[in-house]
Amino acid sequence: MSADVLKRGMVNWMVIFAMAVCHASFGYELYTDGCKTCHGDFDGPASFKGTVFPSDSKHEMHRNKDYMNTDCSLCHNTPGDDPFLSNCAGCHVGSGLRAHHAANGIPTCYTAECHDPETPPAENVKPPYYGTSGTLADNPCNDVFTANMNENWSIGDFVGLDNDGDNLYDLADFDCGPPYLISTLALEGGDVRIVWDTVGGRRDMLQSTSSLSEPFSDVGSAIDIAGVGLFSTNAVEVGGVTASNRFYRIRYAP
Ligand code: HEC
Ligand code: HEC
Ligand code: HEC
Ligand SMILES: [Ca+2]
Ligand SMILES: [Ca+2]
Ligand SMILES: [Ca+2]
Ligand SMILES: [Ca+2]
Repeated sequence: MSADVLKRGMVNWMVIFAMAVCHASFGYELYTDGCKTCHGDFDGPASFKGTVFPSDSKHEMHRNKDYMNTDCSLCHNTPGDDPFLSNCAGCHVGSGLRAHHAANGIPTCYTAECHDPETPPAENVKPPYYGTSGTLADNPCNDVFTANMNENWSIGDFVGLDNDGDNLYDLADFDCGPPYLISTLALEGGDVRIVWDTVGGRRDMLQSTSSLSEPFSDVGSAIDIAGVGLFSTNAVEVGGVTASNRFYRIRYAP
């Protein structure tokens, strides 16, 4: 082996080593560092959530003046470069985005060398770029069901971002929307029908007990609340009337 080949071998090895260290300390630094492997071209239509983007392009949804109208410079340090994720974090708060990935089966960011599980800012906390002159993105609670405002920039849905990564979006998140409220209890023969106020996107479970000193137990199976916004739903406890006292509550059942 000539000295030259050996030297080149060492140089290559050093480059690989440097990259490994860099990866461990910075994780995903650029969109092309790994995000693109899963999410595809930023100019393209790919979405794990099934989101439909204007012009089938994530890029156009973010930057076009008919949509989010975000200044080029909020993402690019120089026009057309591969953006630093620290810029994306002006809207996609890092801790919340990592938690959202972990909650959906992608725990990649929570390794010993990278991030420990964190407590992200709540859904109702405005990310730094929201509501600034550089973008039309605003209001992480996204509680108005109108296209092209707040977090509604995709086509045919009023679902924005799960900003804090607990898999509850916008008004469905208890940081933004109302808590459960039981509105009616009705006797139907020996059964009891419970009606309560809830929000689309939640998964609700009726619970009951005969005594507040006893634990509550689940009644029937959890109900997925479809759609977005405020709804009323109900469930029946068969044979609920037989007890002399009966207490009901609703829990969120993820
Ligand atoms: C291993 C594949 C994978 C990688 C790598 C990955 N993602 Fe994701 N991403 C997903 C999946 C799966 C979802 C969740 C889909 C869902 O919510 O149903 C998701 C969701 C998202 C969302 C939507 C969040 C929300 O609130 O709904 C954004 C934004 C996102 N990813 C950006 C990124 C960025 C930026 C990176 C690079 C730092 C990245 N992703 C890396 C697979 C990946
Ligand atoms: C939300 C963040 C964001 C905004 C805002 C944004 N870009 Fe981009 N842009 C990206 C990403 C991500 C890529 C893909 C980088 C890659 O894959 O290498 C990209 C790629 C590009 C490219 C190269 C690929 C192509 O599509 O031709 C150009 C040029 C570009 N952007 C110009 C602009 C201009 C001009 C603006 C403002 C009008 C703008 N961008 C606004 C994130 C953004
Ligand atoms: C100015 C705020 C803002 C910036 C900056 C921003 N985003 Fe977004 N992004 C959003 C909002 C709001 C949505 C949700 C739009 C909707 O669902 O209607 C979104 C959606 C997305 C989605 C689509 C998720 C899905 O499948 O539905 C991806 C991927 C994404 N952003 C990646 C990025 C990347 C990568 C960067 C940086 C290069 C970036 N974003 C910068 C506000 C921003
Ligand atoms: Ca929350
Ligand atoms: Ca949407
Ligand atoms: Ca949330
Ligand atoms: Ca939101």
